[in-house]
Amino acid sequence: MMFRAACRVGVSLWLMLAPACAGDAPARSAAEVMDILMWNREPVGGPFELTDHTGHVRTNSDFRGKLMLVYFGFTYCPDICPTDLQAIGLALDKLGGDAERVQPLFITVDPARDTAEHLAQYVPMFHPRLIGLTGSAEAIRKAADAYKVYYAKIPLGKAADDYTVDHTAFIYLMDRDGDYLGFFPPGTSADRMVEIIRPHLAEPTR
Ligand SMILES: [Cu+2]
Repeated sequence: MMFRAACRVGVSLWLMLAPACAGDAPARSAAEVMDILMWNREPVGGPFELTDHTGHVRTNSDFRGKLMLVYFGFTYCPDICPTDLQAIGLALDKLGGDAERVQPLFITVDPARDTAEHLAQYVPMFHPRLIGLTGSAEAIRKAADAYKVYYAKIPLGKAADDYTVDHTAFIYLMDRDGDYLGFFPPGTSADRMVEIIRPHLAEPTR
């Protein structure tokens, strides 16, 4: 009797947790992740294995030795993503030759629509060195959780592909070892990014 009751609890708990594991629902609210970032409560960043816009598998360790600018968003985003990606592109232009030592990454939070082919048409609009990354729903959820990114699908109409994605839009700056240095809030200007990035480029390599 006891055993059966425990089993039932176990099953319903599993059902409740299952959608999050499948990559459909965020584990934490937007307010929670903002709080973590603002007050540095948890480590930010970590390993990922995703597919770039040319179809190649890329991992975080491919970019060791370079600073990384990591941005999570989606190509159908009407304004915030394009504005921030434009600022990232402009910051790289302003860095001139030093931009070679900075790797900008755009990780989609809408892998269902943002295929590698789709990203290939999108990322070059902002900068030739911007790499677009996509993957399975699980791989994207894992990367987003590591970077403390909140995102959730918001249906707009009845059709399955008629939706937008609500997401936090911070630009993460990671050091040459892939460790977190800090974030730029949405709407940060290219000049401000350059101002913060330059001293890190001047640091001697360890
Ligand atoms: Cu966006």
